[in-house]
Amino acid sequence: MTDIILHHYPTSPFAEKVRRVLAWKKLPWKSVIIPIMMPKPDLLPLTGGYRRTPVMQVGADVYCDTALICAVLERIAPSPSLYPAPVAGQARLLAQWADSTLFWTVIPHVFQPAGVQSVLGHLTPEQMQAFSADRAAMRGNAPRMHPGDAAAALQQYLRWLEDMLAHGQPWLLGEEASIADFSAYHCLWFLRNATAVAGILDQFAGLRKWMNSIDALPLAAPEKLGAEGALQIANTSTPATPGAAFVDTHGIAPGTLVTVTPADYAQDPVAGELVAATDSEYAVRRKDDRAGEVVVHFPRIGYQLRRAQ
Ligand SMILES: N[C@@H](CCC(=O)N[C@@H](CS)C(=O)NCC(=O)O)C(=O)O
Repeated sequence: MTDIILHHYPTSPFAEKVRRVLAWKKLPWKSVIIPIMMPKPDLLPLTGGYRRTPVMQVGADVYCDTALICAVLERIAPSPSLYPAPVAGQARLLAQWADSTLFWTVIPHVFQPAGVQSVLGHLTPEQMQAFSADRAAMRGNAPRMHPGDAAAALQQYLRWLEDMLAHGQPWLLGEEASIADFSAYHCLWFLRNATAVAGILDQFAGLRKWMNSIDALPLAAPEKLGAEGALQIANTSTPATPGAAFVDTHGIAPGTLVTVTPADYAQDPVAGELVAATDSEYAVRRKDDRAGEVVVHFPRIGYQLRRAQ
């Protein structure tokens, strides 16, 4: 199998989700550290414009969004499963809730003044300003939560999660871990890292114990790779041939020039030739001077497919 390359940065919660899944599946991987804000001059040649973190690369195939990245890791290493059969549906739904509602409740709680200092204290005032401007532009018109509303909601969400663990089960959905655990974990990991505002976790002993069991997964140190090396791997690799049947929900035929754009935030379109549309995934082929011919993959849920103008 071609190497798994993760483009990420250490403080990214969504990247932590994938790092933990890699540890849990005992998969070796290579690490490319990307900037925490735009510009990302060595990442965009691979993705064609998608700027969110993390991105996974396997040869000349580039996978955007952790929902898809986790599904691909499951294909590579089916056991232990992220979607154990009896709870697969619940696991996906709970993961989707955690990656959106829970995450966007943790963010305003963490980014109140005391929290900002604990997560971004290492930045200079200029970098901090640039970071705020970057994230404001990235969020666009997405609704923002008042920190007071966020703290109140978070208190309840933590209680709901703790209740799921209250009957002696080790994982949120029972005896087996699932994608739901990793999606909830990365949000609470980010919260816990914001030490000045993480006290909200203190009263939830069950959640802290559950977090400890994910913390305890041995994180094998990844091999470090430079951005240039990753681009070269893309350039000298051939994208995998899409196998699954084409599912047309838009009246757009394979081979059409399209754009795929996140529906929620960081709405940067990626343009290319539509080479796959399965029930759960889109893939577009594009060419770049540095990356060569690459295929960029997205989950269907949360992304908009349009004919290129
Ligand atoms: N739905 C996306 C969300 C990813 C996301 O929002 N990541 C954050 C970092 S944790 C991000 O991209 N921030 C802006 C950046 O890194 O440039 C996923 O599951 O991958």
